[in-house]
Amino acid sequence: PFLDNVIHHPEFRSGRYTVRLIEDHPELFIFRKRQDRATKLLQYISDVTVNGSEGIKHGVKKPTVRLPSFPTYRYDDKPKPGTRDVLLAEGVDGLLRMMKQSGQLWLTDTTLRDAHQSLLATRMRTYDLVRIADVIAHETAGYFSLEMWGGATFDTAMRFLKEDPWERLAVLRERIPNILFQMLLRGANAVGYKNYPDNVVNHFIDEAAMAGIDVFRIFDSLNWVPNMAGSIERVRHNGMIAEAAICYTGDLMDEKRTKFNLAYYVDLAKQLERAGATILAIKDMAGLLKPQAAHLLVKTLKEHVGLPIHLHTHDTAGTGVATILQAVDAGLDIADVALSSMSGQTSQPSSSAVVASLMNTARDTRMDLSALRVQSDYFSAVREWYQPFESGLQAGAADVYEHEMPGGQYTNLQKQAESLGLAGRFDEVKRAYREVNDLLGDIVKVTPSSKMVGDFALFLVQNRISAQELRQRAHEFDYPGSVVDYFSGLMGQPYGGFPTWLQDAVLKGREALKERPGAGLPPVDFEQLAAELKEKTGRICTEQDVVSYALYGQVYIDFAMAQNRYSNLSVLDTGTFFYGLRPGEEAIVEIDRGKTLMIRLISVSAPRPDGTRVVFYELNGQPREVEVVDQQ
Ligand code: 3PY
Ligand code: ZN
Repeated sequence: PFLDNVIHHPEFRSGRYTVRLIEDHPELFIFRKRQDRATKLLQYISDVTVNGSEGIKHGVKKPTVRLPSFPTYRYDDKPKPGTRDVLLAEGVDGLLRMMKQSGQLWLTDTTLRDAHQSLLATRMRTYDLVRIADVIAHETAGYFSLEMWGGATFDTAMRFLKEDPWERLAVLRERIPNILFQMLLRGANAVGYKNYPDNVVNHFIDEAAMAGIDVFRIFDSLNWVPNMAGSIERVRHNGMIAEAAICYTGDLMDEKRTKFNLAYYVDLAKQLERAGATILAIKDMAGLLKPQAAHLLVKTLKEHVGLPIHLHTHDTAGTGVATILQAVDAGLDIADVALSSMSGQTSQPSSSAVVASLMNTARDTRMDLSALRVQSDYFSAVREWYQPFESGLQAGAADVYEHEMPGGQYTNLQKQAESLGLAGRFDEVKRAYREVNDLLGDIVKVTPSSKMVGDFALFLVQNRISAQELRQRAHEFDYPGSVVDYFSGLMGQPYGGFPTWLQDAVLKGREALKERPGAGLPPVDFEQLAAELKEKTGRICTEQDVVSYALYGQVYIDFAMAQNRYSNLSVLDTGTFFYGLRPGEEAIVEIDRGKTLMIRLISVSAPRPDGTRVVFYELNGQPREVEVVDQQ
C-alpha cells in the first residue's frame, strides 16, 4: 500500500520529486484499510442473487453460456508489431506515411466500444473484453486502431457496472501493447453530457493520453468548431493523434434538404484542418450516409483537404458495407467495422464482410478472416449474458431515415423509456424524436444534443403532448433540464441558430449564452476536489479518480462507495455479476494473479420476519453465511 500511495502522487508522477516527497507528505503513510475482499464479494453476490441487479430483475432466467475455445499465450509471448509500434518509433508523421504507402484500406475495430454501446446499452464488462485481448493483440495486429474507450462507456462503467473505466484502459493496454487505442471524445463535453471548464477537459485528455489512448476522435454535438478546437490542440500538445470529426446528418442526395449540404461539410472540414486535426473523421452516427452520398462526400473532401479520411458509420438500415465500399472507391483511408457477431443493425458493419469484399483488390485490408472468426465466435457466446440489454430488433430497420437517431443512442433510449414506464410505446418515442428535430429547426443529433432530443421526445410522449399542441402552447410548459440547457447555449451554438419562438418559450426570460460555455466556466481546483473526495469516500485518490469526480460528481461517489462496500467487482464473471448464483452453482474468482476464491452457493433461506434472508456458501471449502435484506 505504501508504494501504491507514492506512485500515484502527482509530484512522483511528474518526475520532479526528491526524497523530501516523503517528509512533506505524511498522508502517504495513511494506508487503505486491509479489506476482506471475499466477504465483500459474497455480500454482492448475495444482494444480486436475492434482489436482482440493475436492469435485470430477480427471477430473470440465467442464460447458459458455452465459450468456444481460443488460443492462449504465455505471459512473455510478444505479439507482432502493429501501428502503435510504428507510432512510438516513427511518430505521427511516420505512421501516416507508412499507412499511405501501403495503399491498403485500414480498419478500426469498434467491438470494444461503439458496437456494444449500440447493441447492448454499453453494458459489456471489462471481464469479457479482457479475456479476448491477447487473441486480438496476437492474431489481428494489422488494424489501424481499436476503438475501446470513451463515448458512453465512461459513464456506464461507473454507473451500472460499478467498475473503473481507467482500470479497463490499463488492463487492455497491458494486454494489447501493439495496436493503437482510440477513444471517442465529445469535445468540450469530454465523456459527459454537458460542457465542462477547459481545465477539466484538458486534464482529462492529459490523463487519457498518459494511460494509453493514442487516437482521440473529437466531435461536437452541434458540429460547432469552437467547442472542438481546444481538445484538438490539447491532444496535439500531448503528441497524440487528433482525429477531428464532422458529424453527418440529413441526406446529401436529397435536394429538398438544403441545410446540411456538400458546401457545409467542406467548410467544416477546412475549419478542422486549420484547427490542427491530424485525421478527418466522417462520423455518421445514425447510419444516414447512403452509399452514393458517401462516394460524393469522400471524393469532394479529398479534393479540398489534405488529411487522411476515416469513416464511421452504423448499419442501421443495412447499407453499411455498401457505404464503406463506395467510400473506398472514392479514396477512403480508414473505415470503422465491428466483429461480425457484434456488427449490423445499430452497430458498425461487419469486418469480415469488408475484409472479404476487398480481398485481392488494390485496397486489400490484409486481415485474416479466420482470426476474425475466432474472435467473433467468442463475442457471439459472451453476448448471451447481455440478453436483457438487447434492442429486440430482429433485423435492420430503414425507419432510421425517419427518426435519425444515433445507433449509440437506440438501446440506451429504450432503457430510458422503459424506466419511465413507456416500455410499450417506443414507436411513439421514435416518432416524437423526429418531430422534436423538426421543432428545433433540424439539428445535428449526437451526444449530448441527441440526449436532449431524446429527453424532449420522452417528455412529449409521457405527457401526451403533440408537436402541434406544443407549437400552440409552447409557453405553458416546463421543459426537461437538458432542453433548458440547450436553449441556454450551454451545449454551444447550433448551425442556423435557435428557433426564437421555442427558445423564448423554454427560457421564459432567462438570458442565453452566445459565447463558448467552457470559456466562462470557472476552472476547477483539483487539489480541493481531491481533498473533498478523500473526505467523502475515505480513499486516497489518484489523479484519475479526481478527473472522474470532476466529470461525474455524485456518480463517481456512488461508484466509489459501491467499491468500498463490495470491493472491485470487475473480477466477477458476468453471469455471477448480473444474475448471482443459483443453489449448487459455483463461481471461481481470481482476485489477484494466482489468488483464487471458489465460491459455491448452498442455499438461500426463506425470508425472516425482519425481511432478511440468509445465504449459505462454501468459500474455498469453508462454510460462510451472509445476511441480505429481501427487497422484492
Ligand atoms: C457517443 O457520444 O457516445 C456516441 O457514440 C455518439 O455517436
Ligand atoms: Zn457511432
